[in-house]
Amino acid sequence: MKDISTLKTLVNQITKDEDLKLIAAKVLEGNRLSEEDALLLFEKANPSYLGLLANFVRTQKHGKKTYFNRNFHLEPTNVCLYTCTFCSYSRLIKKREEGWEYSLEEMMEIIKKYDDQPVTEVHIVGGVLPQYNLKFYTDLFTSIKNHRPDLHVKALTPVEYHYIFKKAKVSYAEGMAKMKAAGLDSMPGGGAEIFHPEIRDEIAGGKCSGEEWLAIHREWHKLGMRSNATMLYGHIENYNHRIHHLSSLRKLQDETGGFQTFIPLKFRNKGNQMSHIEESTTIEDIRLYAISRLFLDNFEHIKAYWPMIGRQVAQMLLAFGVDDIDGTIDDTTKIYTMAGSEEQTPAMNTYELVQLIKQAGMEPIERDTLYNVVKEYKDHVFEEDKSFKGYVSLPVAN
Ligand code: V47
Ligand code: SF4
Repeated sequence: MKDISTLKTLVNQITKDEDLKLIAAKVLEGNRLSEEDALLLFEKANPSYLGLLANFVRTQKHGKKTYFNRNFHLEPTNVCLYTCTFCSYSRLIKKREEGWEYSLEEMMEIIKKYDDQPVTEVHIVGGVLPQYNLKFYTDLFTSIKNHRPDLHVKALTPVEYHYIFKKAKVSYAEGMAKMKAAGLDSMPGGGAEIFHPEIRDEIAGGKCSGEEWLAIHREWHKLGMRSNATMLYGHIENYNHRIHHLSSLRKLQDETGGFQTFIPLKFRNKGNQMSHIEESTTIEDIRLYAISRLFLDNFEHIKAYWPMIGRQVAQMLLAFGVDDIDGTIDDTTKIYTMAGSEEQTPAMNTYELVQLIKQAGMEPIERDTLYNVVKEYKDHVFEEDKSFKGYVSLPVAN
């Protein structure tokens, strides 16, 4: 890595703006950025400036290490009683005939299909329905754990938890403790959308509020458990809404330290009630990822979820603060392109994923959910398992 005075010289060549020079000095000296700094970055910073700084932070934290995992997705239902305007997934109103609602037995059949595969995680995500109550989910988690104890259960979001705890009349603390006892290992980052009520009420009205989302993660972290966080950006929110969201996450992380990864999710406009809204440009995407890396100084990881952002943009983002690109994918049957993500075939086997990371000059590392190293691919030669396919699908619910 270049030394700090060299980087300061480079910054001075890239920008003549005094605000941006001061912000760069803060980053290079390891000082926290304020919300005002974040706004200036959103308003004024260009990608080369942001790339330089975000890559500095990324390199300090992880060097060239770039993580991925092998997981698969279990979707209990694609029907949902909520009607988020950005959702292309729920079959409540449109295409009801394409809806499915699996029983516990059917879900266990899906789990068993992966018995002989080297997956480390099942990511459970879907819609919200009354029959999927607290007992249903505790039974499901326990059944999975009884069947395959080493499979990490990363499941549901505060959207479901808020709904089922309210119906069962238990507090968030009690409810999350029950989930842990049943076998839940971690919580994915979904359902966050944009916390600010000005936007949330417009796009995700009816489901848990931003405060409630944060409160459920807080209780989960208090149990010593880990979770992820997301932000759905690029629709009707403005920079201040984004900063409010990022700042809320940073505050909770200061309090609990329980978040592992932040995953920006670019709004995709196909097949939903917000199709009239233009998608953000790649430049805006790059800027958002880099600013997230700079602002969220207490988050270890920034993930680009490649099935949504596209594999080429994901590859490029490795130079803009991203150190994780989620998983390998095999299950091509369902919902990947529903919201218009650019992947034609959203399958990338381990060989392709490793190549993608190496081509960006980075070092691929297969991890488990908690970022323990499963395998380093830096010097790995792919003779034996070139044809191996990994597993993931694209969860766009919650
Ligand atoms: O909460 C829904 C988003 C999220 C659209 O934690 C959309 O490891 C873009 O959270 N355009 C669910 N995004 C997915 C999610 C996730 C994915 C991968 C990994 C992890 C993790 C979490 O998908 C929803 C919502 O914000 N989403 N519709 C759309 N049209
Ligand atoms: Fe339901 Fe989630 Fe879709 Fe909203 S985003 S309608 S909560 S499945």
